[in-house]
Amino acid sequence: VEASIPEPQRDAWTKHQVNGFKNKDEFENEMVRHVETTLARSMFNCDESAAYSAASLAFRDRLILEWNRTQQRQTFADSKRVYYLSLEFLMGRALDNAMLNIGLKDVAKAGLSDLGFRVEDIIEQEHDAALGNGGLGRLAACFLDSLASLNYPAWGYGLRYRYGIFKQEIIDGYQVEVPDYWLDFNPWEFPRHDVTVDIQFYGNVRKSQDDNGRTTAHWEGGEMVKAVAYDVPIPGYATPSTNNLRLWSSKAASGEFDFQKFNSGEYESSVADQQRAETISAVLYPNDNLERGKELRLKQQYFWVAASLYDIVRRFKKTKRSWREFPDQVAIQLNDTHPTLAIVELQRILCDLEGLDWDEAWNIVQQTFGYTNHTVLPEALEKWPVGLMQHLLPRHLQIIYDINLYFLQKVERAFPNDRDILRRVSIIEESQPKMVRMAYLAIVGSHKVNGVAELHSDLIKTTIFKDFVEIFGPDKFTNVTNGITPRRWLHQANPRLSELISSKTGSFDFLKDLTLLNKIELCINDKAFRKEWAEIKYANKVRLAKYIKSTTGVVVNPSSLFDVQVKRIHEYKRQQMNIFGVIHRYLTLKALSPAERKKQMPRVSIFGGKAAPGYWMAKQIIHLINNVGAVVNNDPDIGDLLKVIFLEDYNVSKAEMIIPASDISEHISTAGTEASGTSNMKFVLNGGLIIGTCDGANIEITREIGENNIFLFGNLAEDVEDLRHNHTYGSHSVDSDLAKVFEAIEKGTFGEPHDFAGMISAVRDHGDYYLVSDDFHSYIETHHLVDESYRNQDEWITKSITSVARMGFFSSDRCINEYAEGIWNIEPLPVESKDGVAKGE
Ligand code: GLG
Repeated sequence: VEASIPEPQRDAWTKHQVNGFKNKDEFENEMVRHVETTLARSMFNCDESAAYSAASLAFRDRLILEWNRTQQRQTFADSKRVYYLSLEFLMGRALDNAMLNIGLKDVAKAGLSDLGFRVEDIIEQEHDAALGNGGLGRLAACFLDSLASLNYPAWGYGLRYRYGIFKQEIIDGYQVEVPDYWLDFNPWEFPRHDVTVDIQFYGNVRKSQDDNGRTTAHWEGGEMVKAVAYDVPIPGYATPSTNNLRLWSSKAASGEFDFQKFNSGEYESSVADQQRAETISAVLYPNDNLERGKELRLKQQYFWVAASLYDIVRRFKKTKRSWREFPDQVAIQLNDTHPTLAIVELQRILCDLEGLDWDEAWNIVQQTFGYTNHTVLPEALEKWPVGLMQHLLPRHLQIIYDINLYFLQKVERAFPNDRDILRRVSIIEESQPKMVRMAYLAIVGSHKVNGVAELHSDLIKTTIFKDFVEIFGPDKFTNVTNGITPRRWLHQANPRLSELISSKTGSFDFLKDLTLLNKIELCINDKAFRKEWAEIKYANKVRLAKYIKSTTGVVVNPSSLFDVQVKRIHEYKRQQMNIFGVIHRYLTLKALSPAERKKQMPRVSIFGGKAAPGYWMAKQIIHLINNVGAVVNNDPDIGDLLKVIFLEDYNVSKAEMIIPASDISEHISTAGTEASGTSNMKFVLNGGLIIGTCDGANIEITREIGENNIFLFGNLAEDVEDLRHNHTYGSHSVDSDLAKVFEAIEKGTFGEPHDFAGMISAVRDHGDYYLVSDDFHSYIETHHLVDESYRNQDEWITKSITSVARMGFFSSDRCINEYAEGIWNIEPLPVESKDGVAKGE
């Protein structure tokens, strides 16, 4: 308020209000201005990289103006906001998305062309913002797009890692990790050096008592680190709403102590302090579905959570409302358990700093938070040693103990005759060492807990959180099936398909209401439409084939059936089963006569994905895929009948090219292990069919598109436990076809057999936890059906069009609306556009 310009001078401001470019001429003007002044270059040294920078700055200027207006609008409206706390935001590239969401890509294309550039080449210059591992991080990015597009008042909060997920190189068939330093020039972020928060670590707790006998805890001593805000504007599609993603970066807190050290000549140690502080936000942990309990990770979590809550509370306090109204103004969603300390931190702020009673504070906390669970895999469930927590966050550990005490007292009253339940549900696991169970803390501190697909939400209720359903009742647990943004995953990734759909549905409205896709089912017999549909897929395959040639040197025939599995490498996702299947196909082809061979359906098996650097088995899988490729791709008996490709460094921008080029994609996790999966939705939305298990969102995709349009196989989730039990205690013999595959590997057909002994023995000797052998026969048979089905191109295209038409449900817009209504209780804020017409609902 103090900084606002007095009334008499405001006319000057209004007169000079900046509006950003609106047409080609103004865009070119902005481009040239940025090249010449911001970048200090000229038409004599403007390469594609400089043109990318200038174009981004021009779009950024526009975004930030709308961003300012959106923030003002939300502040004036004084409406409830949602804060999405996620340790990962896998954003990918921003420029193309900004052009399309603002609706000025054509303008930019024409302007760039006048200035001597192709828009596609300029877009390609951008380095992916890769602040995430896989589905969880990409989901957060899709949610931001939907929140802005639907005009919800929403902020994302995350960490500004200096290094995102590593870059993957394949050298001699092995994965090699290279650091991803991506911040050299990032036009999409605004450092807010004036928005900082001091974050405390370590130290100890002193308790004091006032005259009324009320005790207060004081967290004292320890270390301070400074959090600096970096803001990233998030444009909505076809709306001026532009939301904010605030990422925190760590810096040494400048204090007397450092200064003294420096002055007294202890340069080195004062620099060491600085580096230690900066380490907190230095690097993204590269594990997907695995928690390793490292101290620095816990430091990251608290640093980010404390800075975000300070910011949220500061904003709330400006409204001068009473604390009771906090949950009417603020909803906080916990993306997995990573931000669970936010529950404890808010309780600490309310009790220790604001002086509220425990119960009053706890009520506010519970009403504020919602928790999303993304996995049932035991190795991914977060637990922290009590000793580590005590050391790093002594006051928080006390609060956790109190939360647990009151919770267990409540459970004891409700279940007086059940002693064991207390042990089972305690937030503190009585193990050696004792552990804090973060998922339990998240459940106890939230008003809603959701899974990410129907099967998954059922599974958490009947397995890992069963006791909590008994305690809190079933209404606390709900399902919100994941979704994807059709802006990036259809319009941006597959512009020709988007254009074709708009020509048949009459507009691009389907990008805002994806259920409108159902209109294209009416065109199912339209010959020209079907032809164009097939041509688009073929063109996308040609583009991918060119990319494969340029990056791997292997020539693939775009008329072959393209079979794609791209996702993080994980045993539960079963890339090993896929490559065993490929080997089986190879052996079968080799055994055929040349005449018989000619009758087979040519196939290209395409893999991509990163292995966590410490995940040895995942790295073996990558190695085997590459070795199989080296043999098969050079076997003159095989030719075009089978090619095996591993695409290096799978990421968001590569997904945008690969997904539209797929005929069939693989979503083949052991039933009950993949919470949802989201690439399954992306593939189908782009006209690819899928082969999959009855797992995650595959089940709902089947329900929507019809079981004739999907290739399902394998054992069901309900049978997995028994099958595993039999592996361990019954007789377990490996499927006979799979045994032949193992034999070939062990003979050295694909290089040194010893390199793959672990993969084989996991199936043959160590209980086959992921049921590769149990599902192998059904998997192979189903791939035969895929081949047969693909022969009938007419039928295949019918399946493809029908599936796309029925994918409306999987928009992240539907998903966000469900969160808004069922969990956050927030409403969109309608936008008055210049002509006075309200845009958006
Ligand atoms: C998880 C799950 C995926 C899920 C994604 C988003 O493994 O099945 O689709 O979150 O909810 N860790 C993940 O990537």
